[in-house]
Amino acid sequence: MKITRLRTQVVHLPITPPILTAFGAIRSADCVLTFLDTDEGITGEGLVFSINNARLGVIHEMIRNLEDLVLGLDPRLGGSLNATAWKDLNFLGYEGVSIVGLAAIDNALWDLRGKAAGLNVAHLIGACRPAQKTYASGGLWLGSSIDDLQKEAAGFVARGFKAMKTRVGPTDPEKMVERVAAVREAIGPDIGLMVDANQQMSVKQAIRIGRMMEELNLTWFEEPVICHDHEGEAQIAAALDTPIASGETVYTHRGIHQMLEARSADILMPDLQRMGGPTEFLKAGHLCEAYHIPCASHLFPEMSLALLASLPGGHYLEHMPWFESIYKERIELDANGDAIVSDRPGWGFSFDPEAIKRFSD
Ligand code: SMN
Ligand code: MG
Repeated sequence: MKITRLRTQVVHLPITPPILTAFGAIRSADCVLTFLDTDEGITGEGLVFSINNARLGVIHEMIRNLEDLVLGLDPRLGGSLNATAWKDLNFLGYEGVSIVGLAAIDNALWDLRGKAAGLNVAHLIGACRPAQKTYASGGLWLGSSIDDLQKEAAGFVARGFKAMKTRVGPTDPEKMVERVAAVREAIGPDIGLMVDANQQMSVKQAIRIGRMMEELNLTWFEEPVICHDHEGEAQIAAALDTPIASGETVYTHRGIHQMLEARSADILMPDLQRMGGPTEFLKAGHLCEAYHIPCASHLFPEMSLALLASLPGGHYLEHMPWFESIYKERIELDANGDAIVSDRPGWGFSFDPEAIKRFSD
């Protein structure tokens, strides 16, 4: 089997109403869908995205520009892509748009490998479990009143979720903690609760607020400080009993390795797009295991599910509904609230041609 063509399609997925995070409003998730066609009629699919359509054209062009790296490639030799790409991207660098471009292609390539083998990617690798712990992440934003937060949280529990994430951001510490406490009150002690600060605190603020939240028994406190400050993250992780989670903003397994070396977090959560695709994501996951650190995922639940389920130290899948409307299938939860690994080949989630038409330019 040989790859004969790389195709792309831009889709704009509205987020309504817009959501408020500590780093601003989010109105849309704009994606470049990437397709790798083969001479045997099988097509691999993957996506990368940008928030609010920012610089999507650059990402799109980067992906198209990398087509020559995969033309003629036998998907069974898909493992060779990274070595080729590493040489090719040396001049541009191993962060930012070059890695996002690689991710788009590697995402589609793994789907293709699974489809060619007739196996879900999790089963192609060798899954560690039939379903993966997951948390609801598409809600509990900064714009919600306390009343709305409590209603939304109860709604997630009613849908079967056993964990959820809320955001904190720029108010005084007492108000911040009051909002998190209100969510805890609404869901009771047995549901997992994560808090994401989206990098907006100082080390001192994070330790102070983290101490105020200790009694809320959080599953984790995410990205308290600016993503480059691994030393600061390590200080916070050492000062608090609550686990610190971080890692969504670094690139490739090397970024994750630096964080592990710096002991910057108790839980790492690589982002499939910033890793550069599944090949690098899996390396990051195995590195985490070597350092006895659980590996969660950031965004991209329809693809990350198979990867986390194949990692011995696979931790929580972030269930973010932003991309749902472009897929034919939905992630399903079992009775424990875990995301079920699909038996369908490839990612097990395929793009819906009708939805593509609806959300295209
Ligand atoms: C997040 C990431 C990207 C956009 C919005 C929110 C957040 C998360 O950091 O972890 O979901
Ligand atoms: Mg986050």
